[in-house]
Amino acid sequence: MARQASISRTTNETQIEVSINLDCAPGSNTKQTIDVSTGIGFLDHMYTALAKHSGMSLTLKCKGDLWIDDHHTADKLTYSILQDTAIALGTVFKDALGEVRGIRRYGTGYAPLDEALSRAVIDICSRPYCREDRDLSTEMIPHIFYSFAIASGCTLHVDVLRGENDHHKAESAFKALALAIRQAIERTGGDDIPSTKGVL
Ligand SMILES: [Mn+2]
Repeated sequence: MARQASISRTTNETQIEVSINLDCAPGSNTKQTIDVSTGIGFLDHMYTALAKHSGMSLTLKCKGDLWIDDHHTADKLTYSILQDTAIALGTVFKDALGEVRGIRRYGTGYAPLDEALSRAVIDICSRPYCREDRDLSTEMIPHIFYSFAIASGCTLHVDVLRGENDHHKAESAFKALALAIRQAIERTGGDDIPSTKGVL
């Protein structure tokens, strides 16, 4: 059964539509399609990399309401888009997974990009927690990981192990997360709940 979900999320600041299908890795029956448009080019680039390397199809559309009031600056709008898209993505990811059963649960990813190297470790466990590296290019990026972790109910650790260029550091972190997710959501072929507690 396909693991897919959609969500529309409207706040006073953003209107977001997200659809994902977790089973679109190369070699699967479903062609992978990625269409991301948040209004922030760099963010589109990061989400596209995340989807591509985690093997999911992703459609993510976001419109921000800059007109909503005079005090709503471009900076605040950017922040809202970062946070709201990450929450929407985490929510739809959790919905698509459904009951945590028959998957690997834990995933680890290392991704280099030239001189930068990042590591991400994920535990799909319904215990939201995020420990992220403060050395990431801007404080915006850790906030995306945090929002995703809380909304998806995952424990997430993301560290940039080395790097100079901010773009490379951020992109390697997103790619590391993608590889971790891909491993963690992989089906085992069984129907087991991967927990000694018997529930996740
Ligand atoms: Mn790039």
